[in-house]
Amino acid sequence: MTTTAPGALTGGPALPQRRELRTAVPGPRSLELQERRAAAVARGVSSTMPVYAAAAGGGVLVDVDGNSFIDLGSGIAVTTVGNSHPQVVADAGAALARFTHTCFMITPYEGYVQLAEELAAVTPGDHDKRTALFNSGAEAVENAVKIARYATGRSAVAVVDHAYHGRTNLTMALTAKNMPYKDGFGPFAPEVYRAPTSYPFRDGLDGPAAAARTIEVLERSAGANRLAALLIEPIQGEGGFVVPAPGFLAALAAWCREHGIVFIADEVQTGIARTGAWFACDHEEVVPDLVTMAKGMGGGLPIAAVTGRAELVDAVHPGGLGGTYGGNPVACAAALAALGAVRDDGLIGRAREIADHALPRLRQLGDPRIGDVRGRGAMIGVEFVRPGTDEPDAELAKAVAGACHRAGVIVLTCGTWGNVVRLLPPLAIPQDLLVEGLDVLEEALRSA
Ligand code: PLZ
Repeated sequence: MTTTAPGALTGGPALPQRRELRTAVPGPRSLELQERRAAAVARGVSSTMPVYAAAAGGGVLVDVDGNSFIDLGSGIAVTTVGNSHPQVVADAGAALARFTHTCFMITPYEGYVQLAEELAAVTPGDHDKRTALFNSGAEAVENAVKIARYATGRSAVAVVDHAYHGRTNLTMALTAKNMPYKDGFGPFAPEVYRAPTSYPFRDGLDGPAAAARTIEVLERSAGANRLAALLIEPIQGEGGFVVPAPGFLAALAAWCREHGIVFIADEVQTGIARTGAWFACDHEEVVPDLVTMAKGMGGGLPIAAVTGRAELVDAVHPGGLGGTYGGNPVACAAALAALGAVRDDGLIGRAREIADHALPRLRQLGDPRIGDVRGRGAMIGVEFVRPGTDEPDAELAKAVAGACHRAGVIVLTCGTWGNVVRLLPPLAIPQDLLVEGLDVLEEALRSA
Protein backbone atom coordinates (compact mmCIF):
# COMPACT_ATOMS: atom_id res chain seq x y z
CA MET A 1 0.00 0.00 0.00
CA THR A 2 1.37 3.41 -0.94
CA THR A 3 1.20 6.48 1.23
CA THR A 4 -0.91 9.53 0.48
CA ALA A 5 -0.40 10.45 -3.12
CA PRO A 6 1.56 13.65 -3.81
CA GLY A 7 -0.89 16.33 -4.81
CA ALA A 8 -3.73 14.46 -3.14
CA LEU A 9 -4.69 17.54 -1.18
CA THR A 10 -4.45 19.97 -4.06
CA GLY A 11 -6.21 18.10 -6.85
CA GLY A 12 -5.18 19.11 -10.33
CA PRO A 13 -2.86 17.20 -12.60
CA ALA A 14 -0.46 16.24 -9.80
CA LEU A 15 -2.97 13.67 -8.65
CA PRO A 16 -1.89 10.16 -9.74
CA GLN A 17 -4.15 9.07 -12.57
CA ARG A 18 -5.13 5.61 -11.45
CA ARG A 19 -7.95 3.54 -10.04
CA GLU A 20 -7.07 2.23 -6.62
CA LEU A 21 -9.28 0.92 -3.82
CA ARG A 22 -7.71 0.87 -0.36
CA THR A 23 -10.85 0.14 1.64
CA ALA A 24 -14.33 -1.16 1.04
CA VAL A 25 -16.56 1.40 -0.70
CA PRO A 26 -17.59 3.36 1.29
CA GLY A 27 -14.60 3.27 3.64
CA PRO A 28 -14.59 4.00 7.39
CA ARG A 29 -14.02 7.77 7.10
CA SER A 30 -16.86 8.09 4.62
CA LEU A 31 -19.12 5.99 6.86
CA GLU A 32 -18.36 8.31 9.76
CA LEU A 33 -19.23 11.35 7.67
CA GLN A 34 -22.35 9.64 6.39
CA GLU A 35 -23.53 9.28 9.99
CA ARG A 36 -22.85 12.95 10.81
CA ARG A 37 -24.57 13.93 7.59
CA ALA A 38 -27.75 12.03 8.43
CA ALA A 39 -28.08 14.11 11.60
CA ALA A 40 -27.33 17.46 9.97
CA VAL A 41 -28.09 17.53 6.24
CA ALA A 42 -31.56 17.59 4.69
CA ARG A 43 -32.65 14.12 3.62
CA GLY A 44 -34.10 15.59 0.42
CA VAL A 45 -30.58 16.28 -0.83
CA SER A 46 -29.26 12.85 -1.72
CA SER A 47 -26.01 11.55 -3.22
CA THR A 48 -25.31 8.92 -5.86
CA MET A 49 -22.35 7.49 -3.90
CA PRO A 50 -21.73 7.72 -0.15
CA VAL A 51 -18.03 8.45 -0.59
CA TYR A 52 -16.73 11.84 0.54
CA ALA A 53 -14.37 13.70 -1.77
CA ALA A 54 -10.89 14.78 -0.68
CA ALA A 55 -9.32 15.73 -4.02
CA ALA A 56 -9.98 15.43 -7.73
CA GLY A 57 -8.24 16.20 -11.00
CA GLY A 58 -7.75 14.88 -14.52
CA GLY A 59 -9.85 11.73 -14.64
CA VAL A 60 -9.88 10.75 -10.96
CA LEU A 61 -11.56 11.59 -7.68
CA VAL A 62 -9.88 10.59 -4.41
CA ASP A 63 -12.05 10.05 -1.35
CA VAL A 64 -11.34 10.63 2.35
CA ASP A 65 -10.26 6.99 2.74
CA GLY A 66 -7.66 7.31 0.00
CA ASN A 67 -9.67 5.43 -2.63
CA SER A 68 -9.04 6.74 -6.13
CA PHE A 69 -12.05 6.50 -8.46
CA ILE A 70 -12.16 6.87 -12.22
CA ASP A 71 -14.57 9.74 -12.78
CA LEU A 72 -17.04 9.15 -15.61
CA GLY A 73 -19.53 11.67 -14.23
CA SER A 74 -17.75 15.04 -13.95
CA GLY A 75 -20.10 16.07 -11.14
CA ILE A 76 -22.94 15.93 -13.72
CA ALA A 77 -21.10 17.36 -16.73
CA VAL A 78 -19.44 20.22 -14.87
CA THR A 79 -15.72 19.48 -14.75
CA THR A 80 -15.33 19.34 -18.51
CA VAL A 81 -11.82 20.83 -18.33
CA GLY A 82 -11.02 18.60 -15.36
CA ASN A 83 -11.21 19.29 -11.64
CA SER A 84 -8.97 22.08 -10.37
CA HIS A 85 -7.58 22.74 -13.85
CA PRO A 86 -4.29 24.60 -13.22
CA GLN A 87 -5.33 27.66 -15.23
CA VAL A 88 -8.72 27.79 -13.51
CA VAL A 89 -7.00 27.56 -10.12
CA ALA A 90 -4.45 30.25 -11.03
CA ASP A 91 -6.89 32.73 -12.55
CA ALA A 92 -9.71 32.21 -10.06
CA GLY A 93 -7.12 32.36 -7.24
CA ALA A 94 -5.76 35.67 -8.52
CA ALA A 95 -9.29 37.06 -8.84
CA LEU A 96 -10.09 35.83 -5.35
CA ALA A 97 -7.13 37.76 -3.98
CA ARG A 98 -8.16 40.98 -5.81
CA PHE A 99 -11.79 41.11 -4.68
CA THR A 100 -14.45 38.50 -4.01
CA HIS A 101 -17.55 40.53 -4.79
CA THR A 102 -18.76 43.99 -5.61
CA CYS A 103 -22.09 43.07 -7.26
CA PHE A 104 -22.07 43.76 -10.98
CA MET A 105 -25.27 45.76 -10.53
CA ILE A 106 -23.47 48.14 -8.15
CA THR A 107 -19.89 48.51 -9.41
CA PRO A 108 -19.12 46.40 -12.47
CA TYR A 109 -15.80 44.79 -13.44
CA GLU A 110 -13.99 43.69 -16.57
CA GLY A 111 -14.26 39.89 -16.16
CA TYR A 112 -18.03 39.98 -16.66
CA VAL A 113 -17.71 42.06 -19.82
CA GLN A 114 -14.91 39.88 -21.19
CA LEU A 115 -16.86 36.70 -20.52
CA ALA A 116 -19.89 38.17 -22.33
CA GLU A 117 -17.62 38.98 -25.30
CA GLU A 118 -16.23 35.46 -25.36
CA LEU A 119 -19.63 33.80 -25.09
CA ALA A 120 -20.83 35.90 -28.02
CA ALA A 121 -17.90 34.53 -30.02
CA VAL A 122 -18.40 30.82 -29.21
CA THR A 123 -22.22 30.51 -29.25
CA PRO A 124 -23.93 29.57 -32.54
CA GLY A 125 -24.57 32.32 -35.13
CA ASP A 126 -22.70 35.49 -36.03
CA HIS A 127 -25.51 37.94 -35.26
CA ASP A 128 -25.22 40.71 -32.68
CA LYS A 129 -25.51 39.15 -29.20
CA ARG A 130 -25.91 40.15 -25.57
CA THR A 131 -25.28 38.11 -22.42
CA ALA A 132 -26.54 38.14 -18.83
CA LEU A 133 -24.80 36.04 -16.18
CA PHE A 134 -26.39 34.04 -13.38
CA ASN A 135 -25.46 31.35 -10.83
CA SER A 136 -27.15 28.14 -11.89
CA GLY A 137 -28.68 26.44 -14.88
CA ALA A 138 -32.20 26.85 -13.54
CA GLU A 139 -31.65 30.56 -13.05
CA ALA A 140 -30.41 30.90 -16.63
CA VAL A 141 -33.49 29.06 -17.93
CA GLU A 142 -35.84 31.25 -15.86
CA ASN A 143 -34.19 34.36 -17.23
CA ALA A 144 -34.30 33.14 -20.83
CA VAL A 145 -38.06 32.70 -20.40
CA LYS A 146 -38.35 36.17 -18.84
CA ILE A 147 -36.52 37.66 -21.82
CA ALA A 148 -38.66 35.76 -24.34
CA ARG A 149 -41.88 36.84 -22.63
CA TYR A 150 -40.81 40.45 -22.41
CA ALA A 151 -39.60 40.61 -26.00
CA THR A 152 -42.69 38.94 -27.49
CA GLY A 153 -45.37 40.22 -25.12
CA ARG A 154 -46.65 36.61 -25.00
CA SER A 155 -46.86 34.32 -21.99
CA ALA A 156 -47.06 30.68 -23.14
CA VAL A 157 -43.93 28.50 -23.11
CA ALA A 158 -43.54 25.20 -24.97
CA VAL A 159 -41.44 22.31 -23.71
CA VAL A 160 -41.20 18.64 -24.65
CA ASP A 161 -41.52 15.20 -23.11
CA HIS A 162 -38.50 13.98 -21.08
CA ALA A 163 -37.30 17.58 -20.62
CA TYR A 164 -35.23 18.65 -17.63
CA HIS A 165 -34.76 22.35 -16.92
CA GLY A 166 -34.27 22.70 -13.15
CA ARG A 167 -35.77 22.70 -9.68
CA THR A 168 -37.06 26.26 -9.14
CA ASN A 169 -40.79 26.82 -9.39
CA LEU A 170 -40.90 27.76 -13.08
CA THR A 171 -38.26 25.22 -14.07
CA MET A 172 -40.06 22.44 -12.17
CA ALA A 173 -43.07 23.27 -14.32
CA LEU A 174 -40.86 23.08 -17.41
CA THR A 175 -39.37 19.73 -16.31
CA ALA A 176 -41.28 16.64 -17.43
CA LYS A 177 -40.59 14.04 -14.75
CA ASN A 178 -42.55 13.97 -11.49
CA MET A 179 -40.28 11.89 -9.22
CA PRO A 180 -38.08 13.09 -7.66
CA TYR A 181 -38.28 16.62 -9.03
CA LYS A 182 -41.90 17.75 -8.68
CA ASP A 183 -43.79 15.43 -6.37
CA GLY A 184 -45.45 17.36 -3.56
CA PHE A 185 -43.89 20.70 -4.57
CA GLY A 186 -46.73 22.26 -6.55
CA PRO A 187 -48.62 24.31 -7.52
CA PHE A 188 -46.43 25.02 -10.50
CA ALA A 189 -46.11 28.05 -12.76
CA PRO A 190 -48.87 28.22 -15.39
CA GLU A 191 -48.79 28.61 -19.18
CA VAL A 192 -46.44 25.70 -19.85
CA TYR A 193 -47.40 23.44 -22.78
CA ARG A 194 -45.77 20.06 -23.36
CA ALA A 195 -45.49 18.19 -26.65
CA PRO A 196 -43.83 14.94 -27.80
CA THR A 197 -40.19 15.11 -28.80
CA SER A 198 -37.92 13.04 -31.05
CA TYR A 199 -36.75 9.82 -29.39
CA PRO A 200 -35.53 7.68 -32.29
CA PHE A 201 -35.13 4.47 -30.27
CA ARG A 202 -38.73 4.67 -29.03
CA ASP A 203 -40.69 6.44 -31.77
CA GLY A 204 -38.84 5.37 -34.91
CA LEU A 205 -39.72 8.72 -36.54
CA ASP A 206 -37.35 10.71 -38.73
CA GLY A 207 -36.63 14.30 -37.73
CA PRO A 208 -39.19 16.09 -39.92
CA ALA A 209 -41.96 13.64 -38.95
CA ALA A 210 -41.20 14.00 -35.24
CA ALA A 211 -41.14 17.80 -35.60
CA ALA A 212 -44.49 17.77 -37.41
CA ARG A 213 -45.96 15.81 -34.50
CA THR A 214 -44.53 18.27 -31.94
CA ILE A 215 -45.79 21.27 -33.91
CA GLU A 216 -49.26 19.79 -34.37
CA VAL A 217 -49.66 19.32 -30.61
CA LEU A 218 -48.41 22.82 -29.82
CA GLU A 219 -50.60 24.51 -32.41
CA ARG A 220 -53.61 22.65 -31.10
CA SER A 221 -52.93 23.05 -27.35
CA ALA A 222 -51.21 26.44 -27.07
CA GLY A 223 -51.57 28.20 -30.44
CA ALA A 224 -48.43 29.41 -32.19
CA ASN A 225 -49.54 33.04 -31.76
CA ARG A 226 -49.62 32.68 -27.95
CA LEU A 227 -46.19 31.09 -27.58
CA ALA A 228 -43.37 33.29 -26.32
CA ALA A 229 -40.79 30.52 -26.56
CA LEU A 230 -39.99 26.93 -27.36
CA LEU A 231 -37.42 25.69 -24.86
CA ILE A 232 -35.55 22.50 -25.71
CA GLU A 233 -32.36 20.61 -24.86
CA PRO A 234 -30.62 19.82 -28.17
CA ILE A 235 -29.63 16.49 -26.61
CA GLN A 236 -31.74 15.61 -23.60
CA GLY A 237 -29.72 15.11 -20.44
CA GLU A 238 -31.59 13.98 -17.34
CA GLY A 239 -34.35 12.63 -19.62
CA GLY A 240 -32.07 9.90 -20.96
CA PHE A 241 -29.31 11.29 -23.22
CA VAL A 242 -31.77 11.33 -26.08
CA VAL A 243 -30.26 12.52 -29.36
CA PRO A 244 -33.08 13.72 -31.62
CA ALA A 245 -33.35 12.45 -35.19
CA PRO A 246 -31.47 14.62 -37.73
CA GLY A 247 -33.55 17.56 -38.90
CA PHE A 248 -35.83 17.63 -35.85
CA LEU A 249 -34.27 20.70 -34.23
CA ALA A 250 -33.91 22.55 -37.54
CA ALA A 251 -37.59 22.00 -38.36
CA LEU A 252 -38.64 23.32 -34.94
CA ALA A 253 -36.33 26.33 -35.28
CA ALA A 254 -37.83 27.13 -38.70
CA TRP A 255 -41.37 26.89 -37.31
CA CYS A 256 -40.42 29.20 -34.44
CA ARG A 257 -38.96 31.74 -36.86
CA GLU A 258 -42.11 31.66 -38.98
CA HIS A 259 -44.34 32.39 -35.96
CA GLY A 260 -42.21 34.82 -33.97
CA ILE A 261 -41.57 32.22 -31.23
CA VAL A 262 -38.23 32.54 -29.44
CA PHE A 263 -36.21 29.33 -29.91
CA ILE A 264 -34.29 28.72 -26.67
CA ALA A 265 -31.65 25.98 -26.65
CA ASP A 266 -31.02 24.75 -23.12
CA GLU A 267 -27.34 23.84 -23.43
CA VAL A 268 -26.76 23.71 -19.68
CA GLN A 269 -25.62 20.08 -19.92
CA THR A 270 -24.57 19.88 -23.60
CA GLY A 271 -22.69 23.17 -23.93
CA ILE A 272 -18.98 24.06 -23.83
CA ALA A 273 -17.29 21.22 -25.76
CA ARG A 274 -19.14 18.38 -24.02
CA THR A 275 -20.60 16.95 -27.24
CA GLY A 276 -17.56 17.52 -29.46
CA ALA A 277 -18.58 21.03 -30.53
CA TRP A 278 -18.83 24.26 -28.59
CA PHE A 279 -22.59 23.67 -28.45
CA ALA A 280 -24.75 20.68 -29.40
CA CYS A 281 -26.76 22.91 -31.78
CA ASP A 282 -23.59 23.30 -33.85
CA HIS A 283 -23.77 19.68 -35.01
CA GLU A 284 -26.87 20.51 -36.99
CA GLU A 285 -26.07 24.14 -37.74
CA VAL A 286 -29.12 25.20 -35.78
CA VAL A 287 -28.87 28.81 -34.56
CA PRO A 288 -31.03 29.39 -31.48
CA ASP A 289 -32.33 32.84 -30.55
CA LEU A 290 -31.23 32.34 -26.94
CA VAL A 291 -28.80 29.82 -25.44
CA THR A 292 -28.71 28.90 -21.75
CA MET A 293 -25.52 27.46 -20.33
CA ALA A 294 -23.92 26.65 -16.96
CA LYS A 295 -22.10 23.47 -15.77
CA GLY A 296 -19.03 23.14 -18.03
CA MET A 297 -18.56 26.89 -18.47
CA GLY A 298 -17.27 27.58 -14.95
CA GLY A 299 -14.62 24.89 -14.59
CA GLY A 300 -16.45 23.82 -11.41
CA LEU A 301 -17.47 27.21 -10.05
CA PRO A 302 -21.14 28.17 -10.08
CA ILE A 303 -21.85 30.43 -13.04
CA ALA A 304 -24.47 30.44 -15.77
CA ALA A 305 -25.43 32.54 -18.75
CA VAL A 306 -28.09 33.49 -21.23
CA THR A 307 -26.59 34.59 -24.53
CA GLY A 308 -28.73 35.57 -27.47
CA ARG A 309 -29.99 37.98 -30.09
CA ALA A 310 -29.27 41.54 -29.03
CA GLU A 311 -32.73 42.78 -30.00
CA LEU A 312 -34.40 40.18 -27.76
CA VAL A 313 -32.13 40.47 -24.74
CA ASP A 314 -32.00 44.26 -24.94
CA ALA A 315 -35.77 44.53 -25.20
CA VAL A 316 -35.81 44.20 -21.41
CA HIS A 317 -35.75 47.52 -19.51
CA PRO A 318 -32.63 48.43 -17.49
CA GLY A 319 -32.84 46.80 -14.08
CA GLY A 320 -35.19 44.06 -15.34
CA LEU A 321 -32.52 41.33 -15.12
CA GLY A 322 -29.96 40.63 -12.45
CA GLY A 323 -29.30 39.19 -8.99
CA THR A 324 -26.80 39.83 -6.22
CA TYR A 325 -24.25 37.21 -7.24
CA GLY A 326 -24.82 36.80 -10.98
CA GLY A 327 -21.45 36.78 -12.73
CA ASN A 328 -19.40 36.72 -9.53
CA PRO A 329 -15.86 37.96 -10.35
CA VAL A 330 -14.11 34.78 -9.17
CA ALA A 331 -16.52 32.64 -11.17
CA CYS A 332 -15.99 34.88 -14.23
CA ALA A 333 -12.22 34.40 -13.96
CA ALA A 334 -12.73 30.64 -13.67
CA ALA A 335 -15.05 30.64 -16.68
CA LEU A 336 -12.60 32.63 -18.81
CA ALA A 337 -9.88 30.16 -17.86
CA ALA A 338 -12.16 27.20 -18.62
CA LEU A 339 -13.00 28.57 -22.08
CA GLY A 340 -9.28 29.09 -22.65
CA ALA A 341 -8.58 25.52 -21.56
CA VAL A 342 -11.15 24.18 -24.04
CA ARG A 343 -9.13 25.88 -26.79
CA ASP A 344 -5.60 25.33 -25.47
CA ASP A 345 -6.12 21.68 -24.46
CA GLY A 346 -7.96 20.83 -27.70
CA LEU A 347 -10.96 19.57 -25.76
CA ILE A 348 -13.49 19.70 -28.59
CA GLY A 349 -11.36 17.19 -30.49
CA ARG A 350 -10.86 15.19 -27.31
CA ALA A 351 -14.64 14.90 -26.82
CA ARG A 352 -14.92 13.49 -30.34
CA GLU A 353 -12.09 11.05 -29.66
CA ILE A 354 -13.95 9.80 -26.58
CA ALA A 355 -17.07 9.16 -28.66
CA ASP A 356 -15.03 7.47 -31.39
CA HIS A 357 -13.66 5.03 -28.83
CA ALA A 358 -16.66 4.50 -26.56
CA LEU A 359 -19.64 4.40 -28.94
CA PRO A 360 -18.44 1.58 -31.24
CA ARG A 361 -17.10 -0.37 -28.27
CA LEU A 362 -20.41 -0.24 -26.39
CA ARG A 363 -22.39 -0.99 -29.56
CA GLN A 364 -20.23 -4.04 -30.27
CA LEU A 365 -21.23 -5.63 -26.97
CA GLY A 366 -24.38 -6.90 -28.63
CA ASP A 367 -25.96 -7.56 -25.23
CA PRO A 368 -29.72 -8.15 -25.70
CA ARG A 369 -30.36 -6.11 -22.54
CA ILE A 370 -28.92 -3.03 -24.25
CA GLY A 371 -31.71 -1.39 -26.22
CA ASP A 372 -29.73 1.57 -27.46
CA VAL A 373 -26.28 3.14 -27.25
CA ARG A 374 -26.29 6.81 -28.19
CA GLY A 375 -24.71 10.18 -27.66
CA ARG A 376 -22.31 12.70 -29.05
CA GLY A 377 -18.81 13.45 -27.84
CA ALA A 378 -18.31 12.74 -24.16
CA MET A 379 -22.05 12.51 -23.51
CA ILE A 380 -22.91 8.84 -23.95
CA GLY A 381 -25.93 6.86 -22.77
CA VAL A 382 -26.67 3.13 -22.63
CA GLU A 383 -30.40 2.40 -22.41
CA PHE A 384 -31.34 -0.92 -20.80
CA VAL A 385 -34.48 -2.87 -21.70
CA ARG A 386 -35.90 -6.34 -21.14
CA PRO A 387 -34.47 -8.47 -23.97
CA GLY A 388 -36.57 -8.50 -27.10
CA THR A 389 -38.76 -5.58 -25.95
CA ASP A 390 -38.45 -1.84 -25.40
CA GLU A 391 -39.62 -2.22 -21.81
CA PRO A 392 -37.29 -0.10 -19.63
CA ASP A 393 -35.07 -2.01 -17.16
CA ALA A 394 -34.23 0.45 -14.39
CA GLU A 395 -33.15 -2.36 -12.04
CA LEU A 396 -30.39 -3.36 -14.43
CA ALA A 397 -29.18 0.23 -14.87
CA LYS A 398 -29.06 0.56 -11.10
CA ALA A 399 -27.25 -2.76 -10.67
CA VAL A 400 -24.66 -1.90 -13.33
CA ALA A 401 -24.04 1.55 -11.85
CA GLY A 402 -23.76 0.05 -8.34
CA ALA A 403 -21.23 -2.55 -9.48
CA CYS A 404 -19.16 0.18 -11.17
CA HIS A 405 -19.18 2.23 -7.97
CA ARG A 406 -18.00 -0.69 -5.86
CA ALA A 407 -15.24 -1.36 -8.39
CA GLY A 408 -14.00 2.23 -8.29
CA VAL A 409 -15.70 3.88 -11.26
CA ILE A 410 -18.15 6.77 -10.94
CA VAL A 411 -21.03 6.48 -13.41
CA LEU A 412 -24.47 8.06 -13.24
CA THR A 413 -27.91 6.96 -14.35
CA CYS A 414 -30.65 9.03 -15.97
CA GLY A 415 -33.79 8.70 -18.07
CA THR A 416 -37.51 9.13 -17.60
CA TRP A 417 -37.62 5.49 -16.52
CA GLY A 418 -34.20 5.54 -14.80
CA ASN A 419 -32.96 2.86 -17.20
CA VAL A 420 -30.02 4.69 -18.78
CA VAL A 421 -26.40 4.55 -17.60
CA ARG A 422 -24.69 7.72 -18.72
CA LEU A 423 -21.06 8.55 -19.21
CA LEU A 424 -19.83 12.13 -18.84
CA PRO A 425 -16.07 11.86 -18.34
CA PRO A 426 -13.99 14.99 -17.83
CA LEU A 427 -12.41 15.73 -21.22
CA ALA A 428 -9.12 15.84 -19.33
CA ILE A 429 -9.33 12.09 -18.64
CA PRO A 430 -6.28 10.15 -19.86
CA GLN A 431 -7.18 7.59 -22.54
CA ASP A 432 -5.97 4.59 -20.52
CA LEU A 433 -8.29 5.53 -17.64
CA LEU A 434 -11.22 5.91 -20.00
CA VAL A 435 -10.49 2.45 -21.43
CA GLU A 436 -10.19 0.99 -17.93
CA GLY A 437 -13.44 2.65 -16.88
CA LEU A 438 -15.21 1.05 -19.84
CA ASP A 439 -13.62 -2.33 -18.98
CA VAL A 440 -15.16 -2.05 -15.52
CA LEU A 441 -18.53 -1.07 -16.99
CA GLU A 442 -18.46 -4.10 -19.31
CA GLU A 443 -17.56 -6.39 -16.43
CA ALA A 444 -20.34 -4.86 -14.30
CA LEU A 445 -22.82 -5.59 -17.08
CA ARG A 446 -21.59 -9.18 -17.50
CA SER A 447 -21.96 -9.90 -13.80
CA ALA A 448 -25.30 -8.08 -13.34
N1 PLZ B 1 -31.05 22.46 -17.80
C1 PLZ B 1 -30.44 20.79 -19.45
O1 PLZ B 1 -29.20 19.43 -17.29
C2 PLZ B 1 -29.11 20.42 -14.58
C3 PLZ B 1 -29.60 18.28 -12.46
C4 PLZ B 1 -29.23 17.50 -11.28
P1 PLZ B 1 -28.82 23.70 -12.27
N2 PLZ B 1 -28.97 19.02 -14.69
C5 PLZ B 1 -28.54 18.31 -13.49
C6 PLZ B 1 -30.33 17.53 -10.24
O2 PLZ B 1 -30.87 16.46 -9.96
O3 PLZ B 1 -30.61 18.61 -9.70
C7 PLZ B 1 -29.79 21.14 -15.73
C8 PLZ B 1 -29.79 20.61 -17.03
C9 PLZ B 1 -30.44 21.31 -18.05
C10 PLZ B 1 -31.05 23.00 -16.57
C11 PLZ B 1 -30.44 22.36 -15.51
C12 PLZ B 1 -30.46 23.01 -14.16
O4 PLZ B 1 -29.18 23.43 -13.80
O5 PLZ B 1 -27.48 24.34 -12.33
O6 PLZ B 1 -28.85 22.39 -11.56
O7 PLZ B 1 -29.87 24.64 -11.76
